[in-house]
Amino acid sequence: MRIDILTLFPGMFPGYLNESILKRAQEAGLVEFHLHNIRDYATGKHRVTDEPPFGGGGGMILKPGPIFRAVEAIKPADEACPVILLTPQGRPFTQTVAQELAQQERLILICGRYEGVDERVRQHLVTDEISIGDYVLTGGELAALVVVDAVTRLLPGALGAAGAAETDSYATGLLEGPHYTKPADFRGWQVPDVVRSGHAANLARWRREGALRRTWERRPDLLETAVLSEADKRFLQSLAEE
Ligand code: 6GU
Repeated sequence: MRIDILTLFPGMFPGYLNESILKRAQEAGLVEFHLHNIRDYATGKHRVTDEPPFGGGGGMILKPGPIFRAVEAIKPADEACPVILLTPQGRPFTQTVAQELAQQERLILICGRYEGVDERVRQHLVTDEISIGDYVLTGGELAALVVVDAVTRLLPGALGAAGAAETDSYATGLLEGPHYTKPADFRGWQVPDVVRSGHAANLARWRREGALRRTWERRPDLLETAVLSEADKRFLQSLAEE
């Protein structure tokens, strides 16, 4: 997959992209990141990228020209890849959206700024608009990194442990339950016996019930769409009766 990121602040990205799993995914040839400074596509001596809104109202608006020229410079006119604007007005980003984007050969991400972009960018250039949540960031850069991270880890081979992405919270429709590692005794607090027993069936049931309990306690809304077995439903019934 190739991901192009258009931003006024390309310097914000390398620190995150070039560590850990995103670094390994690049080294393995699973993904390429290309950063583009929108200012490089601005014209005139001062390479102006934003202007006050027509009609007044405060704040600055990103001009359409530099953004159109940047996209046109990096994408052939006949290539139909998603051109995504990161904006608080976009559709909510979820694991389902990450899975959808992970199917693409190429993504172009445009980092907006909170005051906004000229409406003609929305109307005639972008194919999708995404928000990462109901709060306001100073710009779309962190949102672009969130999207890049969630999408890259879904690419086949990106995660060390095979299948790790399949048991994620949200991929299963449930939150994950408790996990433990060494030591078995930490300051007198013990790892549960079932975890150390090596009894695979008991452990699988314990994990499933841990996920169900955590979801029931913290995100009961997720239980309405999760795929549940009869045993799961009986367990949830027993929680309700506790
Ligand atoms: Cl995509 N951009 C900005 N500026 N703020 C946000 C956001 C995006 N998603 C949530 N808040």
